[in-house]
Amino acid sequence: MSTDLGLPPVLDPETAKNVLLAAPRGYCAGVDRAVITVEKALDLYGAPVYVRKQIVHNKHVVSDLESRGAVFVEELDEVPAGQTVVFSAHGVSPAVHAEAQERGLKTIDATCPLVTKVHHEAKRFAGDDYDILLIGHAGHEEVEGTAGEAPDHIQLVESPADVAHIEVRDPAKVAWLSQTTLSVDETLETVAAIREKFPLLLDPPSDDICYATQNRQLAVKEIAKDADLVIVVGSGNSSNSVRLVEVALEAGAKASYRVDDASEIDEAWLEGVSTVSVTSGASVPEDLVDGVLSFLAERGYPDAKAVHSAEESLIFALPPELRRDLRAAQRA
Ligand code: 10G
Ligand code: SF4
Repeated sequence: MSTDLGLPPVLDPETAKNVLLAAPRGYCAGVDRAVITVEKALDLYGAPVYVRKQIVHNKHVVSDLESRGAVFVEELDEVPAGQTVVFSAHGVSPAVHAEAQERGLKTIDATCPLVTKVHHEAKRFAGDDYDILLIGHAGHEEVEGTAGEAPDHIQLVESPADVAHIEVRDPAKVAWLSQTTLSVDETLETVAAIREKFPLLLDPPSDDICYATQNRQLAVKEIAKDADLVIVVGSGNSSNSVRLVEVALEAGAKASYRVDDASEIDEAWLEGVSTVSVTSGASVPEDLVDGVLSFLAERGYPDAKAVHSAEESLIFALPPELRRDLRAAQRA
């Protein structure tokens, strides 16, 4: 569907219609690992396999896995004793691990290793008795999991406006961490506001906003600046997908909308539109993007030109508890 020349796109003044496709887009390494984890667990143990919360925030991924026998639950008390439960890619607090152990559940932890890294940072700063300012969105599962590592030391900061109300025990012992899927630019603003109030603020040892989030925001900026319309494929509860719409508008797109799939595109969005740019969040299967490109092709838009902003090659090993059972099954 896309003509991938690896070069900046040359827009065709003759046709007056163009489609630009962001690269990278779609699945990150953590999502790929989490989805394969549920698929392999279903193959190995048979249905049902329980999953606490949506494995990733995409309604098509969830319904596809449901059709294969996965059962998504909100909390562990919905999982029958003795059953297997997978923890989602967004991570869980130590209290959830403890509850699973108490209930005798077999667990497979599909938390992305880059989220686990932030949990380790939280534990380390709390161990050194720092007040930790966690930049993120209230109620998001990742934030609940990370905050649960050190609830007495962590307070949530959602935006620069929150900074005025922050109170800490010792202004010389304050550190910040963040959710992995935030807007890079907004987070820098929030950190600057915090640092103005607490000049001795300690940074995390490395970026908490992960490579995939950063790359997808970089890529959407590239395709947004000349676009009349940017379509972002992703679900409404997908934080990183929602951020892509905001970043596209800030980068100069005349309009930008998020859709779960092509069926949600409003034909009126295309009126008078010359350049349509397309991207997708980190939890979005590529066939949904293909559906959007087909929708556009049926309305006279040509094949998409890919715009490359970064290369990605990261792959994570499956959770060790699953690898162990897969090896045992191979030997049997
Ligand atoms: O963007 P959020 O955090 O809402 O999640 P997602 O499932 O849509 O995308 C993958 C990102 C994670 C698993 C969070 S680390
Ligand atoms: Fe991991 Fe980043 Fe993907 Fe989250 S968005 S699952 S931190 S790679």
